[in-house]
Amino acid sequence: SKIFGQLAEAIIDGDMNEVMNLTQKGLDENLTVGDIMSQGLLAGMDVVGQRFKVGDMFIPEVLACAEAMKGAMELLRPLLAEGESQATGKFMIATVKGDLHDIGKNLVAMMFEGAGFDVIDLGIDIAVDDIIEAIKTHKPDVVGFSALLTTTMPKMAETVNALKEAGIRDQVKVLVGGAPVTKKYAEEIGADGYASNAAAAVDKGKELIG
Ligand code: B1M
Repeated sequence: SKIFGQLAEAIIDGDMNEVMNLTQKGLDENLTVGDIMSQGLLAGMDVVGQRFKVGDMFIPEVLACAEAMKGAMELLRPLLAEGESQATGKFMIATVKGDLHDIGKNLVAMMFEGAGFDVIDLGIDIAVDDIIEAIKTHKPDVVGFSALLTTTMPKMAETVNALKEAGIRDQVKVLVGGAPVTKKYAEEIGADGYASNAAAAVDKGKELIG
């Protein structure tokens, strides 16, 4: 469908109205949520990332793209959550301290919701101590950490160590992800699982508690 290309363009333009109109149009044409995401919204975001990197786009513009993306995700959220209804498990997620990127985290949270998990989203820029406290309070089956910066990735390792120090490492499965994170890194820091995208994260989460 030509909507995919138009959606990607609208994301790059940071045009929230156009993104939401096209997303709705795609749904009306029976395009799948997965295709609207991957071939439209995320394809556009990839271009934004490349342009940002080489200095063709700047923070205010990239923020507009992120807002447009969020608008579309709000339209898609109820459709994802229509799936399974009974609770599969409890999932907690946070973007680590120092890191303000939340689109990937939100997507992962949405997909877990859609798979029937109870989801607790702690938000962005969450300190190690606050994550540990929240785990003690909510007792999730799986906790997910998202990091988009190479400089904030080490916070994931710190959190795994803090879980050990708190004596609760064996009470929760740790899942990590985000653009700079790798399977190798996940293994090195003693996480239980790694996923490269939101759908794979849900599969991994189910596997870890199954
Ligand atoms: Co930022 N930024 N940014 N940024 N930004 C990146 C990450 C960067 C790669 C851009 C680039 O240079 N090419 C670069 C990082 C370089 C590095 O460290 N290697 C970068 C930089 C440098 C910065 C600043 C430092 C810029 C500056 O100030 N000079 C600054 C840092 C702010 C901070 O966090 N302290 C900054 C700021 C911003 C904005 C605020 C403008 C905005 C964020 C808005 C927001 O999130 N609300 C922004 C954006 C939008 C990006 C890019 C363009 C897009 C990120 C995104 O949302 N992608 C990004 C470029 C890129 O990634 N190519 C970039 C879409 C999203 C769906 O993908 O988050 O990767 P992603 O999530 C994926 C997977 O990674 C995975 O699933 C998702 C998809 O299915 N996943 C998980 C994510 N979390 C997971 C957890 C899991 C499992 C899978 O388990 C728990």
